[in-house]
Amino acid sequence: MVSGLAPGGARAVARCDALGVAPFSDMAGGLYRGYLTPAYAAAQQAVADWMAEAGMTVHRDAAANLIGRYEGVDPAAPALMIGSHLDSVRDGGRYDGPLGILLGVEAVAALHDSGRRQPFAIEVIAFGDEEGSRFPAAMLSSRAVAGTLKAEALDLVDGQGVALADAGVDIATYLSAARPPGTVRAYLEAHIEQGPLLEAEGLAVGTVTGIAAQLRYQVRVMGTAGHAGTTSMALRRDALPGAAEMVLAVERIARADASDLVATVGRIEALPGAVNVIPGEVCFTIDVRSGDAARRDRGAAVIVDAIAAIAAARQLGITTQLVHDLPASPCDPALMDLMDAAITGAGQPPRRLVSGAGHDAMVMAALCPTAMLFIRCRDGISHNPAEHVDPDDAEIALAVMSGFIERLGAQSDHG
Ligand code: HGY
Ligand code: MN
Ligand code: MN
Repeated sequence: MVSGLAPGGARAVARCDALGVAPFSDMAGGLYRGYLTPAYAAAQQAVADWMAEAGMTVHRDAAANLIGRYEGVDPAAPALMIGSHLDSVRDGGRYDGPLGILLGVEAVAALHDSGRRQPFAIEVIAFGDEEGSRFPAAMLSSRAVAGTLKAEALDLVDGQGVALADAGVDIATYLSAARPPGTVRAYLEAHIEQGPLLEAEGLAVGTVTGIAAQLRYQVRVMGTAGHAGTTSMALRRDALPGAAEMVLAVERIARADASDLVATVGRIEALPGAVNVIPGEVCFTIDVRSGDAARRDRGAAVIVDAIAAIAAARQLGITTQLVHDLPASPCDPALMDLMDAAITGAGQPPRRLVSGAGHDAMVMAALCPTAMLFIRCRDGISHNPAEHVDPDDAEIALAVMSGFIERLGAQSDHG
């Protein structure tokens, strides 16, 4: 698949395109690749073949992450880990995740093709669950690697009623994917910016300074189902108008906060979902973020209080369950300097920017210093089939990544 292409950033883009269609997608006419689905397994196999072609030994860890390892001169030296995620959102773009993995494969292929090795091993990791698009949690498999996942967090069931335990991993050994502290020197993730800044400033790449803090809630609003034709408006406890008022409150509160606070209702479902039945229950999600954890928490508290007040005023029941809590994650200052130097070395002006999007890097920060490289994407669009990255920008990103690796290697040589 995608054979005959010259190694480089453009090949990484072409391989992302190849992974964007069947059998590497679980949805017809678009891209959805859920953790541990058939499409995920097929994509893992394709990436494993490309890793082996680049001179890596390949294995899957206990959290079903795919890991390619390219040995260094000193087998005992802590490895440089380069990665991103192989899963996608529903009807997503082709580059959010896979591009960071496949640029890592290209960087190793370049070393392999030139017969060179760094003082340390390089591990390219394809995380399996960053988006949380199948199970009601996110960053499961990178939290397993970072050693921050608790056993009770594995008690998950997807929307079709399939438990994680029955989805192709061994729950009993899942947490053994944790890497012992000190075995990973640094984690490097290249990722499309998923925002408009680089494009607006005419830049191909940028150094990420940190990743915004995020909270995710599952909200359940309970009313009384009833006959749409015989129940008078005065007697209704309709869960859907109540939920609609709550959704507007989420937007109003985030808009009114003159900061970087953002809040999103991404999924909503009215039950039983029949045209002639007054919805007795509505389930929806809330995603709240800010670069500052205290600002995030204040915004979330106002939102939770506001939706509770709306429920009370409408005599509706409500449960608001926090299902995901990730603190803000600063990137490592020394690695940011190295990234800036690699960007300059690639003939590009250095530019630092924060990430509003979450990434596995924010989880890996618990294990080792992290660095992120952002790559321009057209119109800043992501989580959308229109997501697009220019192969020339991917070539620049690869040159930066290789320059980063060389500089890190040179530091090791000098002790
Ligand atoms: O939600 C996020 O920010 C990431 O795309 N998972
Ligand atoms: Mn991503
Ligand atoms: Mn994403």
